[in-house]
Amino acid sequence: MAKSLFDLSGRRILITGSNAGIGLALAQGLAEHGATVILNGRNPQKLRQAADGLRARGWVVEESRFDVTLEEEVRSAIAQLTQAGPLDGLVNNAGIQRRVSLEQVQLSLWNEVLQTNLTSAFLVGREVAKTMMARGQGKIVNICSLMSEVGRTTTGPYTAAKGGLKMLTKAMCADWAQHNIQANAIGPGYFITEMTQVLADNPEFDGWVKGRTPARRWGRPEELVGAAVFLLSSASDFVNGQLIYVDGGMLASL
Ligand code: GCO
Repeated sequence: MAKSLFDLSGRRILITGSNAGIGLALAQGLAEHGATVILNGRNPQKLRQAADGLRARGWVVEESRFDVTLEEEVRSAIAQLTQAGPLDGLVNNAGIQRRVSLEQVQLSLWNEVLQTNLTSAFLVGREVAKTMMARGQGKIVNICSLMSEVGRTTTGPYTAAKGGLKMLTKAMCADWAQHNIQANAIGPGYFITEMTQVLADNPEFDGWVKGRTPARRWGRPEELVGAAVFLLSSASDFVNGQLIYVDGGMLASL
């Protein structure tokens, strides 16, 4: 019987910023579809707790503690990971949100957001792509946002970073497609995670999301897994530089 196009068995996939939130939900979903997932974070205790939670479900889980914004830590971590075996996929998920109106944004805050949400994808993507080029294959998925397309008050640095991440995805395609590397992106709409809990707890904002989203609800993190499985599997071998919005229709409708 033909192997499913969406089967991730035997694929080893690194997900940055995956000891909680969307990153952990994606790691769980990819493991459910057969992948060996590598969790990443800066906090070793949180990382071990997240990894043990997935291992308890019977999945193969590795841990890789490194700061995605530090070039040398990234270089060393990817070298160490690829000594243990090839990386078949990378999900650049690490990201932070700092809600401040632009005229009040300090340069230090701007740099923190841009380094974590955009530069990290370049640093990790560059090191992983070198190993994928040597193998002549690989999958990269960048986690963008609604803010890759539109702004919202007080989210300037995040919006600039996520817009840049959409274009970095296209740049990765331009340089690496010839090496049989597919670089694509997923743009989540409003999902309830640690990052957005404060918004969901605000009845006015909660009502706005439900009214502005054609599906009339927030997304569930596990609803991002389908797009990730597609973009990390053989089913997307001729898809490159694309961004799939998983947003309940928010960007498609006024
Ligand atoms: C906000 C939120 C959004 C979501 C998500 C939407 O302040 O509006 O943080 O940015 O996090 O990125 O795609």
